Amino acid sequence: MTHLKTFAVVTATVISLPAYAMAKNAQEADVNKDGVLSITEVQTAYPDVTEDQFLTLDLNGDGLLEDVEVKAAQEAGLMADG
Ligand SMILES: [Ca+2]
Ligand SMILES: [Ca+2]
Repeated sequence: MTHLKTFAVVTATVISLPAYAMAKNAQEADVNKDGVLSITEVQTAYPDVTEDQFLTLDLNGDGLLEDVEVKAAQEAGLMADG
């Protein structure tokens, strides 16, 4: 049950972050406005991001990039604004 507890903590951390933390360009990349970026949305806005990179950026492995993951990507220089 240890990993379930860890998952709950990670989930709570993600949910507690404000939705507006996602950078402006990343919000524009969110075509369907569900607050997360699919690989299609990422590659449409940032064609240089490969599938391998996307999988690396998807820290919680849910197949979508939420704002914290987008921020990490931008800090790594993969989805730079502007
Ligand atoms: Ca989306
Ligand atoms: Ca994710």
